[in-house]
Amino acid sequence: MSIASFTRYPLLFGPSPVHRLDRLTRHLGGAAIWAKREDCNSGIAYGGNKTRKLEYLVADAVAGGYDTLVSIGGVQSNHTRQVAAVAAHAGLTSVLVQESWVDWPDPVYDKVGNILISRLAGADVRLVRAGFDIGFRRSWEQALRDVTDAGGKPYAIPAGASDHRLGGLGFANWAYELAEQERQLDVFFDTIVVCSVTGSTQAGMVAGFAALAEAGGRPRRVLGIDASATVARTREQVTRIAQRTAELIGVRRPLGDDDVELDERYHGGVYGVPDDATLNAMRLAARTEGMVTDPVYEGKSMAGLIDLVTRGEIPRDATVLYAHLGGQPALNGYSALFS
Ligand code: 5PA
Repeated sequence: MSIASFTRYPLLFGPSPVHRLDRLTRHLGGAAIWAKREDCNSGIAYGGNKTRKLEYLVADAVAGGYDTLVSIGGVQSNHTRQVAAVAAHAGLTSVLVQESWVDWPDPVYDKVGNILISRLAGADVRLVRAGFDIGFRRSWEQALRDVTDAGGKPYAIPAGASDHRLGGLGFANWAYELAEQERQLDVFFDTIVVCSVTGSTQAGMVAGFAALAEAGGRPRRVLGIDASATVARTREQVTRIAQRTAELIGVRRPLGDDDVELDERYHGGVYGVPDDATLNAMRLAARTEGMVTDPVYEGKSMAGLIDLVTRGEIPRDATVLYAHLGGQPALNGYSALFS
């Protein structure tokens, strides 16, 4: 099997844009920094990394005659917003379990941003009191049973569309897409910086680049920046999904722990709450490039990128690609930090 043997349900505009971040590069005075933009990869409710993963899961759901996508996340989950909008786009319905993963006091936290868009797109949104956890959840299993009891056919999508047989394919394909863009732009990214929580974004990249390397491609570093603050679980999940995805797309070499690099210095101590480094990174990206990042995910991976380039842990002669995975709608729930 190769990546090309899996069906995609088209949800993206096409290849996501790749461009230089010249002013940020000059400001930091180290490695050359570029971005690849999943935050503007689709016209469906602002897109994002999940929209890319869902191309494979929705194709599977449609082929299997499922009528309801059932998924889970925090109150301001980007993932569930993308499930809601993609379901609408594909003529399906959705049930979303929204747990209280983040203890954040903003009075409109459960009303604006992602959850607003999910409601707008017609999702059955269920608020559940339960803390952060990337694993399978009782509330989600209950939602699946509810759909069946009501005569529907639920398609189960775990948190972040990650711990699912097809969860790594979207970003394995991203690796192929990037290799083609590199040929067109005549550039090679030796270092990729990517935010990790439920793991299949980084895992898919690792599997995709492993496949490309076996076909003669140059090796490169995929540097995960943990934003879960439950690092051992995220590392285990990235590794497991990378292995599963690599097998699925025909990588001959078994992947192991050494294939997964996850930096645990930038999560700020707790999922969903930014620390000063996160906020400073968000300001710097916005003020040098007009590039908007969020306080939960991309602000943290941006903080990692900035620190690693500044310290020279990413060397001056590196060419770095910042994988921007989306997430801006959640900003509306964090207005107090910027007033
Ligand atoms: C998310 C995830 P993975 O979960 O694939 O590791 O991706 C991390 C990530 N950036 C990075 C953004 C903007 C993200 O939304 N979001 C989750 C969500 O519920 O939205 C799955 C946690």
